[in-house]
Amino acid sequence: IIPTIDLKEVSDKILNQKIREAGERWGCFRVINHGVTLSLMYEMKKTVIDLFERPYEVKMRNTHVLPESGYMAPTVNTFCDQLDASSNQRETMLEYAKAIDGLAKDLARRLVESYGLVETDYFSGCPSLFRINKYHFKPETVGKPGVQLHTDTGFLTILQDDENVGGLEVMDNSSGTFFPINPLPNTLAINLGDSATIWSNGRLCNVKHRVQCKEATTRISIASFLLGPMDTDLEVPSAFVDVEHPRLYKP
Ligand code: AKG
Repeated sequence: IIPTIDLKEVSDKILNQKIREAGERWGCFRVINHGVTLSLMYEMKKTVIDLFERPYEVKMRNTHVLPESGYMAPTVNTFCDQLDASSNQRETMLEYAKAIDGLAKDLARRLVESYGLVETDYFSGCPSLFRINKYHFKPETVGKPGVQLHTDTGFLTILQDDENVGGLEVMDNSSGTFFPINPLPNTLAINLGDSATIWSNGRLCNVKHRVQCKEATTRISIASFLLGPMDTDLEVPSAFVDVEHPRLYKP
């Protein structure tokens, strides 16, 4: 149901328009021809699976900064040091981080451009962060939530969801109905977060989503969050505020 957008679409104008429409209607879409190679996605997933196998004490070296959000470290290199990643794994993670960050910023710029704004680098200096998720689904957890319904706080999330195991569901804002985001190998799922809704004065949808356990198996996902600006406030472009669209959020 959610749109699949081909990023190799020849016309920038049409592509940007499609991204904007999907962002306003769903806050969620899949992308194909996204430029992150299949081999890099595969190597990244292999690396993540291996790092999850590290002993508990090793994983605990990684600072737990945000409550309930798993392990988090300041940089990919620090994370790799803490988890005793091999040099190949480090290389994979750095390459993946760079590719995903580039894609996230490209999508953010396209969204900005789609509104005809002159200034297009709102998000070019924003940090990205990873979250790697491993779901230990068991027969007794089938039908139960793996991740509760939530929105992401950043501007945009790039999700490499499990290519075999489903469970991700997004809520259609207008009806409250849930739609499954079924696995589709070699694609990435994009979710817009709270910062996108705030920045666009309510035009873009911060998609509510959750993960349900569908089958008793392991599910792995890699979420990369492009956050809003860190050292300045998120400024709502004046083009988004007029009599028909009063300011929804306090600066
Ligand atoms: C998150 O990490 O915020 C997610 O929503 C994960 C989604 C997934 O595992 O597919």
